[in-house]
Amino acid sequence: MRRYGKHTDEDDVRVRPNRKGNRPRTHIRPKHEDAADGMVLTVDRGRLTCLVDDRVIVAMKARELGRKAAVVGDRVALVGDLSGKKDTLARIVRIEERTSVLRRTADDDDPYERVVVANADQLAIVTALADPEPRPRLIDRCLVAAFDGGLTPLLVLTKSDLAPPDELLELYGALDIPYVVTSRDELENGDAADRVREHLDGKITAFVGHSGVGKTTLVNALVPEDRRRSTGHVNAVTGRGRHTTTSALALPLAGARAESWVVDTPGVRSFGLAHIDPSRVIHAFPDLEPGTEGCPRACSHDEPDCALDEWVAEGHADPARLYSLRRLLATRERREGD
Ligand SMILES: Nc1nc2c(ncn2[C@@H]2O[C@H](COP(=O)(O)OP(=O)(O)O)[C@@H](O)[C@H]2O)c(=O)[nH]1
Ligand SMILES: [Mg+2]
Ligand SMILES: [Zn+2]
Repeated sequence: MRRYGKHTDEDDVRVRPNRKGNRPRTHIRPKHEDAADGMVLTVDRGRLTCLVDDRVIVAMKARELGRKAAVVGDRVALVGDLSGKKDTLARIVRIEERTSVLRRTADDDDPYERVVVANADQLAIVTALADPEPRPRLIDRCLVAAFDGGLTPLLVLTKSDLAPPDELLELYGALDIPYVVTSRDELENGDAADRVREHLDGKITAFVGHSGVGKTTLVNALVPEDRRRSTGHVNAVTGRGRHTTTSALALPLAGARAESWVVDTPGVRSFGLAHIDPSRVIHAFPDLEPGTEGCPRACSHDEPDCALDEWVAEGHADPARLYSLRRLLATRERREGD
């Protein structure tokens, strides 16, 4: 699955060799003790829109950060003109440690996996029940990415006016994932937003899914236009008066008790699963995890000696859970379209 021998992405710490060897060039990083804290809301061709206090500020990455890219959701430190006035440009001098990352896979025209969202707590996996048809493989891959990254998954099944949710809900039933089903009518009368909002309080939620499933429609229903405008999203970034969902976009949720964010993302084809550690995925299955103690070393959990079969046979866990776990682990070896 991994087509490139050595893993490289923009997060690798690159140490430029100098004449004395491989010593990192730490001395060039100034302290910037007076820097302000901000959060990256969107990125557009090297310009990063950041929220600092209540001001929306456009910034560029300082050269000293090297190849490390700041992405939506990143907590950053900024210096320079922080007024947020038109045509000003601040500098991002530091990217704080991330609590989570979501990567998308390498594309044909871009050989690197890239982080799309940092610091999200929850992954809302948006799937249309029809138009476009649901793709369980993509849902599985999103789930693995969520479990691996320590994000809580939420299934959002849209367009129930076009097809019923029963089959999909049955397929994911054993995983016990919270879900919301929405329809065109419920979007219009506000019920869809209300029901999704119940799952968003106090969290940063990234909405992912195939293009056309209704992510932007839902995010717009959650965040009223004046609020989108006040964070500079309507025209400050693209200048076209409309966000085209070519980059992820963080929006503050209105009416939430605790600070909550929703992150709209462009249609992803898949997530990078090259770095997935099966033990982190199993961690999301607390009923099965203790059963792996009897497994052979480096067990794939899908081999004859795997102790999980016995664990389930002894009645410690539901066989459907083991089946689901194995299906998820197997997605790592498959391409999304399979
Ligand atoms: N019938 C129906 N159409 C929907 C629903 N939600 C969104 N759509 C439509 O699906 C299309 C794609 O929506 P969009 O939000 O742009 O999808 P995105 O690519 O995931 O952001 C638009 O024409 C929406 O009006 C729904 O619940 N039912
Ligand atoms: Mg969209
Ligand atoms: Zn095993």
